[in-house]
Amino acid sequence: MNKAVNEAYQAAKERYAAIGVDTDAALAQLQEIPVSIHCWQGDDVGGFEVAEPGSSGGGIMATGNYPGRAGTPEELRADLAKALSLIPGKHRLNLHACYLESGGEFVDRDRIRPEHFKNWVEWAKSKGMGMDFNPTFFAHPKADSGFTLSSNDDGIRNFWIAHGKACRRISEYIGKELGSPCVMNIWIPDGFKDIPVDRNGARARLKASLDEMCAEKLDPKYHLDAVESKLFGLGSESCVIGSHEFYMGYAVKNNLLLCLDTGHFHPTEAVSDKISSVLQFLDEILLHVSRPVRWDSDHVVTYNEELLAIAQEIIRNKFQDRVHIGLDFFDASINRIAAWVIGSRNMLKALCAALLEPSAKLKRLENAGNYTSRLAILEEQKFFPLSGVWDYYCAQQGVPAGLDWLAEVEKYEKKVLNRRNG
Ligand code: RNT
Ligand code: ZN
Repeated sequence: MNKAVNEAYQAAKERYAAIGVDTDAALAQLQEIPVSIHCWQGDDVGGFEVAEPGSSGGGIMATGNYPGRAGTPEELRADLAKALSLIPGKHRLNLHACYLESGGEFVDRDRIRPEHFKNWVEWAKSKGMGMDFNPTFFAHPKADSGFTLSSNDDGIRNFWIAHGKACRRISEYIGKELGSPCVMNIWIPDGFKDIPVDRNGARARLKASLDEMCAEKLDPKYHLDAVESKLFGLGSESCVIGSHEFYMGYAVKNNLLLCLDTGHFHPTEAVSDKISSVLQFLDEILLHVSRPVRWDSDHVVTYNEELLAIAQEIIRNKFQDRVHIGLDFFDASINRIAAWVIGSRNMLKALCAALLEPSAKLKRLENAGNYTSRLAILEEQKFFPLSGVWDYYCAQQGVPAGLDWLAEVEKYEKKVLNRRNG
């Protein structure tokens, strides 16, 4: 271990000990929290389907044209491996169904099978990682109408139900292979651009589709269903069928996971405040940690107040086993590997900061009505030497401390990314 890093840690350790925090214990806990890293930051939500469906994005869009985008599964895995080598701890891979490998053959989404994901599973195994999964209900000609599971066209609706069923079997296969439950998150783009007259009809169809899609009981040891709501989207500005109330109700009634995406609410709403509300009624939830800039813009996660508040809610309430942390952003205007590294490290830094809080003491003060001391400690703590602990953690985990990771990314960009076409 680098001498300066170690010395800074010892100094930080003393500072935290003075407010009753054991930094070694905090780091031991941090090491146990996996973050599910989304494959789609690596190629702008492109995927590897043969015969590009040639349709619109379907409600989401990556912007930017930074060079070096991964164009093959091998490239994407190499890029992910590079990013993982710069992120401390053991994490998970979050894969979308459109990242299948079908050996050059066109396989439509209703016919995908576990074997199409074998390479990903073997790769995850080799890295000792768990995996999560997502059906892809967008970027497909059968999603061009703007409706999938809530479509009033039975052919289209049944196609997407079949896709969902196929994905649940793939998710179960992944969970079995990796010995860790695979969280399968259902997000659909369905909604109306302009004011509808029959919202209810679409929502009733969505409910019926989900019931049919999820009818087969799968072992929660291998597979967990999650549902993700949204407030509005591109092309669904006036009404989103899978709204918050819709999925909150659906998840509670069917005991599924609710997925809270930090970009899917009104700008003044905070997901951090929702966690302890929904967990009164649900066993587990999934987070899609993103950064909305004025709207659901999916910017790279920065170390901001809301990120810290989310981490604090998880740690203060010991919700580590009930909250699955996933990332969901895609920025094509900067180096994509750096985007992964920055966003993931920020999530972990926030968890690290939350673990370094004297939360039992703060709760005691609050319960006793001593809001003065609560505020004083919370504010002083903001200037505590978090970086001394974080750098030490990085070194301990064998990844670069401080900004040292950036030079690694720049080297990789020159050697690998800049040699790619397109
Ligand atoms: C879209 C949702 C969804 C997607 C991913 C790619 O608004 O946030 O989670 O970003 O499935
Ligand atoms: Zn999301």
